[in-house]
Amino acid sequence: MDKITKSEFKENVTDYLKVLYRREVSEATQQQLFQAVSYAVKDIVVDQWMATHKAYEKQDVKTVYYLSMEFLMGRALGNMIINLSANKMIKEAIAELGLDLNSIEDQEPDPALGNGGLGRLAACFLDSLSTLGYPAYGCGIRYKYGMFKQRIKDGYQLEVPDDWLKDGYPFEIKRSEYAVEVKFGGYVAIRKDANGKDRFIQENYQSVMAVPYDLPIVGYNNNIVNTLRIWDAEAIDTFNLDSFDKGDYQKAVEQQNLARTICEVLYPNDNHYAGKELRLKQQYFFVSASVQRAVSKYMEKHNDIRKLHEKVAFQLNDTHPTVAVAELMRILMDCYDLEWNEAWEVTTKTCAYTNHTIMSEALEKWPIELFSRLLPRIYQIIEEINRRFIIEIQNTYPGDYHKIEKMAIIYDGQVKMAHLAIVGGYSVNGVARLHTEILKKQELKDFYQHFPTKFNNKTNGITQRRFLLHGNPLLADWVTSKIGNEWITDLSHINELAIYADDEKCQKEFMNIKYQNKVRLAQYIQEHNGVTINPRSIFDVQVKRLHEYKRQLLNILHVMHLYNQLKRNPGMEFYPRTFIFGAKASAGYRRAKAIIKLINSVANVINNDTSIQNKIKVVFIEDYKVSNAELIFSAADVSEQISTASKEASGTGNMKFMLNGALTIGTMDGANVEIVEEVGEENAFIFGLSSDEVIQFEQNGGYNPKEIFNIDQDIRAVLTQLINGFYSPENPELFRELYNSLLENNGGERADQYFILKDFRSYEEAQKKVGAYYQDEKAWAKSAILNTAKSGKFSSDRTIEEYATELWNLNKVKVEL
Ligand code: 26W
Repeated sequence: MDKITKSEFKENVTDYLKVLYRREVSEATQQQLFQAVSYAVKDIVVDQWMATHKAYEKQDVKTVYYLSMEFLMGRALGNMIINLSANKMIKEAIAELGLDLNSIEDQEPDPALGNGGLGRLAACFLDSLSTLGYPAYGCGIRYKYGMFKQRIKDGYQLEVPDDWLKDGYPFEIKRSEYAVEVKFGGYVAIRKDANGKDRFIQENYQSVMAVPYDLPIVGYNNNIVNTLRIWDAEAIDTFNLDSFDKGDYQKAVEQQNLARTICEVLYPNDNHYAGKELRLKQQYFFVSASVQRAVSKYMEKHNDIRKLHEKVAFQLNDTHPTVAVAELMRILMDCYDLEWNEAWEVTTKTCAYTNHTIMSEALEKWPIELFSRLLPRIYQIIEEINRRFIIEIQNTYPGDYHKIEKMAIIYDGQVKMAHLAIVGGYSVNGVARLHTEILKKQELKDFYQHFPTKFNNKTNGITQRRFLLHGNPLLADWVTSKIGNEWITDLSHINELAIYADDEKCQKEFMNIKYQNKVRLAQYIQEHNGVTINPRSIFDVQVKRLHEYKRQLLNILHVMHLYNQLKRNPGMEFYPRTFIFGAKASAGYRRAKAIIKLINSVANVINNDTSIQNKIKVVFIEDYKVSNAELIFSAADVSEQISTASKEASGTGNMKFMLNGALTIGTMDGANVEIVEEVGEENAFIFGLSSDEVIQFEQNGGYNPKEIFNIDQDIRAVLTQLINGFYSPENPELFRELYNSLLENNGGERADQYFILKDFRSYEEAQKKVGAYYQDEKAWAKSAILNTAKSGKFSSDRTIEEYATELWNLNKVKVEL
């Protein structure tokens, strides 16, 4: 294949403008330019995409199917360009056309088909799979509306629909030829076939066509392009007269409605299970389509379905796609005639499960009534899996009925998806060392005892290509100038920076880059928030989903305390600080929304109080998302990772900050433990209860926050400001609920269940150390450089290498053009 030249590329851009919009470059809108440039880039990508798939076919490779309800991809154009080997040529061509790449990139909608950590992890994994050359499909849902856009009005969050497809998405390709039918409802009839064998047939069902759209996932400089396949639903029967004739009018309309609703919107819940029927439909819809297609593709080249696991692995991203276990059983038995035991053998060698949370309110448990009505055949199969598993438990632990209560897949009127995922797969992994240990010792103890060899850890990672190379070009260039560019595809090399940590010239260069990134973020904040911030102040940042366990409330209560101190003692030694927040709250999560309002109310008072001479500023960045995240991480001095110990499975934002040279203030939770292990405790600020201590308290019914409230007058002063109208004169009761959550038991919920008051003083101590340390410029610069230098472990390339070799058994592929 001939490589495309610069002048051909330029011609392609102008041709696309003409064909799509009848415009010349000089007349085109920014959106039209984005589309035309994207199509021209896609031209290059598609050649590699086809070559990759030819190579996969020829080598008959094993493929992983990463099944996930969420893929938080972020913008593709800029990322694709830096990954392509034609990168330099494309950038020159765009400049020669007189265009500005940044403003073209800004035209792309930020595809937000995910909520937070779990969805972004899936996106980083796809980037790593392509870059390492492992055959993979991401399989998900083509939501018409992704994560909502957040608007802040009068300090409150408003949710605005994210119509990301409205101008058309240039990188997707509709693959109607791979459409498959997915059936819901009806009943299962048992009929004998010609050989006298029982056949299970779903009758009187409703169905939809699942139609895949493929998005290219471009590897770094290696000609490999994997596929993110997202499924859309279309009605099976176009509304035809036939239906009227047969009296099926009602059914035809219902089927149309089903198709319309399934892919309409992403559930904006993070770590909270709501038991919505439509969500179960979404799950079965994309899982059934993906598994059906994977099996058909396998059978196109192979004749023995019993060896499926030699060529296919299904990785279940949390319990959301766990119906895959039963769906695969169904296909193997009902479509390929395997006996139960044969089908079970194949299934349990093909499926593997990743757990992403120990928050009990996130556990997916479906009522039997709903499940069996919606998926009658699948329910039958799960009943049989459960029946056999219970016998196994009874035989292993005779007389111990508690085991059944704790471990059964169906119990107490509910189908427990985590139990199905554990029983039906060959692997159960947590996402950071501490998290996996907690799973083994606490949450999944009985399962660990029963299946010890299934359990393993895969500490999360992030892609340095998006979060350093693309997001922080100044630092990326500096790193390359010091140690060469191998870090781009092997982040372990970044450790070579450590020798520069003590070098004063390097320290100045490093901090100057940080300063320029802070100016860039300050401009963004000025434009988007109308708040002026001082780029010389410490940028102290907490960006992540809003959740009580992540303790944004601890952060803002501490800000309130600092403000009280400054007011009382204006001459107090204090280095200027900008507290930056960014977070979306799930639309129905009242307390989370109250915390957003509180942050904005505090910002409003403090930012307008001239008496403190701009020593503290508080900024809430509206609509935190992948595209502005890149600006935020690169500009941070301090990374807030302050979850209640034991609650954050891993965290991945913590890694993005570290890579960009921010120092962590955090608890010993999730991957923070491993971050501190790599960088050294002297280069981070650790505080708070340990996970063992938290678990101890929880097992003893919590602690009494009123004792702290009664003896600590600073804390009392801050809490009192929640209910005396200090930050909400228009409604002094506004923050009563937050106040109560810290001090009063509420039903089954303990007062201050996330140990905010308990950790407050230790957090304050750590924050004081931050302020003091920052003033020692050399010490800070050294620690900042060391954070970047010691981040090698946290590349998703390392994580994927572990999944690929230890769990999936994949081989790397090379593609020559
Ligand atoms: C059923 C509702 C629901 C929705 C999303 C339950 C659970 C989730 C996710 C598991 C929440 C999530 O994103 N978890 C995060 O996963 C990241 C990637 O492993 C981890 O780094 C975070 O610690 C974890 O909170």
